[in-house]
Amino acid sequence: MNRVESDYRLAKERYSVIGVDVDAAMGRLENIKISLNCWQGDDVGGFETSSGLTDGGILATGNYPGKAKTASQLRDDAEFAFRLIPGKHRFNLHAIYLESGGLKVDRDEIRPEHFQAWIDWAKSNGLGLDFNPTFFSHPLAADGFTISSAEKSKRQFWVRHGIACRKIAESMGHQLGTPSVVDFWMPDGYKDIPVDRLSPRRRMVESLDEIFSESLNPKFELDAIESKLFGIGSETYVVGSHEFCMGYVLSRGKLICLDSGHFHPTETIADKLSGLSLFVKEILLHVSRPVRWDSDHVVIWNDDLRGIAEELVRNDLLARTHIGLDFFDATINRIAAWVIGTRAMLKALLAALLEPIDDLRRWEIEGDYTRRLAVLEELKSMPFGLVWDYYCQQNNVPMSTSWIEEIKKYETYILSKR
Ligand code: RNT
Ligand code: ZN
Repeated sequence: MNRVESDYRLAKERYSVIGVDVDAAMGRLENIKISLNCWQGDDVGGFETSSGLTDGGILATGNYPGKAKTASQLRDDAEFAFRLIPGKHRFNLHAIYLESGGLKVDRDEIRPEHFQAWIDWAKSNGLGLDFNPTFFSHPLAADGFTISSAEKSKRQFWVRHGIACRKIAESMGHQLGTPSVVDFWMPDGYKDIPVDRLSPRRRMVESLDEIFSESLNPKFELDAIESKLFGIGSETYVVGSHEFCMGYVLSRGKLICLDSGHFHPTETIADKLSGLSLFVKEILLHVSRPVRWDSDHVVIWNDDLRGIAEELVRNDLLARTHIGLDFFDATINRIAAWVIGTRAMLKALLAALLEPIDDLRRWEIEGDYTRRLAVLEELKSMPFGLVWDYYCQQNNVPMSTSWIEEIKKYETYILSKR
């Protein structure tokens, strides 16, 4: 027995004293898939002929060397990240990550064939794919409005884009045998005080209805709408507010997407999950880390993340929640960002799976809040790290911090040569 195994035995014993079955927890974690956001790999640039993140109220800061400049580089980088993350997961693409062989293909003309290389890659790596229309970084989005624009032709262009994206996702889901979740996030909004908050919202409803007019097989494709409170340049008013999106998905049977960075700075999304779960079939998460604003910092294992994971596990929501990551930090190694963020998400889930939830629930019902608090507090110093190391070993990925050296090597031999 090696050290990791003997440490694991010890940890298992400690957890069993409080009534937690560690093997069962690890077994459940194996089945949870995280969708890694492609856009961390190149600062939301994409591979259109004229690429780069412009407008849309989001911002990637930093200029760490070695970012992926082509789709095949991005695939190599993602593949490398997946080797350092325990479990089998998913990859989340944006429409601007198409491969058009150098031809200009506008957003309303994209087709499944432009993503076939991604689909083939996902298939050979056993990954599912998710998808996003890109309603930003485009001349027709430069004034901050897309599907809610007052200009009909502009609206129609973006509606065609939305429809094209659903078709692509359907093809992905069909070929990969797992539904592709399409997340509709529209940056539409005003920097300063509008006098008409209603009309853009009415137009957005009409456009969304048009986009969704064809019903697609949920075995292949699912639609989610992502709300937001504010963005850069849309500080005062965002058309797709939380109330708007909630109302839309509830009345149309779509998925709600909650992004942890899209609410008031002290508002967290953990407490929204149970309430929404009673009314929506499925939830999409954009797990992010806002620092003072929707800054999209790399996800870490902080209280917010802990809270999200606990709610998913305690309320048995894992089977109806799609966990996606959403961050883009260009000040650190981009592959490490994926690895840190995904490992943090998995750690938070494992910790939540290692709670003696039935006992905690019983004490709560009995009004024994003293014991509830005391045990929750003690749980924080249980030998979690030993279980995590063992989980990594079982999944043949580097343990502890040893993955960092792998990334450094990749940086020296691959990234620094780009
Ligand atoms: C922006 C939204 C959105 C984007 C991605 C790139 O505030 O969070 O999800 O981050 O589409
Ligand atoms: Zn998001």
